[in-house]
Amino acid sequence: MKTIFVLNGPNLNALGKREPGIYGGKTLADIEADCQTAAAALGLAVDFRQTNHEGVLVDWIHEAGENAAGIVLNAGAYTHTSIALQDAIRAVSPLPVAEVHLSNIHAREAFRHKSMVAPVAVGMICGFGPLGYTLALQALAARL
Ligand code: CA2
Repeated sequence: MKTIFVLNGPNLNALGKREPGIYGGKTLADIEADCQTAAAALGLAVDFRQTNHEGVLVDWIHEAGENAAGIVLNAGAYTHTSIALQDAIRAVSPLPVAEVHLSNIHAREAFRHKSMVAPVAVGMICGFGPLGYTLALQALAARL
């Protein structure tokens, strides 16, 4: 069975506990459960992780290059700043990366409009809350 790494960046461990108006009321554990359900229906396995550290995300992307068929990536605020993440994704090319954001980053502050991940992702889903993770898994399954 093919495995998809679902990687989450900084502060996403606080989901469901703060700012429900922007990010909704689900916790990251709820989103993981959604991903496990969606992956099972698609015949995929999911390895779901969260870190607050940029270098750990880089390490996990490299690990995915060895052990995964694709990545669903919500890099949190590193999305907007991290050349290291863009380089890591290039380093595992052609491994497909589906970028996800809970919020519509283009409807928010200008500094969130730029994504360092988008140029090296196969696609991006934003603004649909936790459903975005399921949609990204479906998109990767269709591609695989
Ligand atoms: O919309 C998304 O999924 C984001 O990746 C979330 C990041 C934000 O920096 C990106 O611009 C868009 C922030 C995640 C922080 O999550 C929190 C959860 C609860 C309380 C505060 C922050």
